[in-house]
Amino acid sequence: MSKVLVFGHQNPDNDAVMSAVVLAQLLNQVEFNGCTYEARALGPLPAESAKLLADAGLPEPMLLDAIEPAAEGEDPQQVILTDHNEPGQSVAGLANAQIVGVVDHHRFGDFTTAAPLTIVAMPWGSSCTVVAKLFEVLGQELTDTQAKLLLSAMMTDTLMLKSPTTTDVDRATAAKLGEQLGVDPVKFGMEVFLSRPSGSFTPEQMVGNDIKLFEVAGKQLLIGQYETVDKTRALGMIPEIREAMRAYQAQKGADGIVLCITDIMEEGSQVLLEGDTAAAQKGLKIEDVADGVWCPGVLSRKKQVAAPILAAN
Ligand SMILES: [Mn+2]
Repeated sequence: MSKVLVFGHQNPDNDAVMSAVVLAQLLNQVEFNGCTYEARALGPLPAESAKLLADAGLPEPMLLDAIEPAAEGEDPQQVILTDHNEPGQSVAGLANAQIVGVVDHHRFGDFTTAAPLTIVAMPWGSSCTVVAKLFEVLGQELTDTQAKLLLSAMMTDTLMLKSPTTTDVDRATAAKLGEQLGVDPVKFGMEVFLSRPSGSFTPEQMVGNDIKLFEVAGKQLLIGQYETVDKTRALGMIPEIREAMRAYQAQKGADGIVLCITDIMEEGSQVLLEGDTAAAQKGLKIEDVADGVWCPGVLSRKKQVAAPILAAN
């Protein structure tokens, strides 16, 4: 029986982790295609994911560094990507793998495969919303643990359903899972969010914690997001954060880097730019100001930061 690895993007967030963990459980439950499925993570787990899994008595997914080329006569490693599809955001050596499935809620960019595959992509607020729908499609009931893990990621990914990426499907699914668990989804999500040790984030963590690489107009642009309930502390360390941005950009060999310090209470983001960010300035209609630019209402990197930058260039 072949083993399929299921994993989310690099610098995993709670949605990347939970979509992989719960999707692997679902596919094992229904013995999908007669394979076995194992969740992996492409980096250290965010604090809230580690806590949720520990509370549920589940092991953390093992780290996956790279996919090696198949030995002669062997088939390539089969993989399912969750919460991403772009090779630049995926595992090193992805080209050595056979992608048999994608479960995602992002744009498709630079994505090709050698063989037919199963793709389930919906423009919903989280990949975990899509996974919840797959339980329905495959005729499976969610256990309370599965409901809790999925709901946690739906809430962190949509910033408590406030992000403009939130759809009616997310609201309805969150209400349904909340009902099963006997919790108010937003209150539950806030508890999950506050289990992050945000008060102790270093500038390096603020930059590298949740960052994705995009190719824009032939340039490599990193776009990071640091979510907090109080941006004051981060705004007091702008020079250190900028230094960490330059270091991260140099380490990744990117041309430019954008960091959104997103305050979920004040519902907006302070946007800092380093390096060659002409494309970002054009897309966001902002300039590279020392203290960054406050962008009210900007909560979604995907919809309000990456998409306008990609569209304008
Ligand atoms: Mn997501």
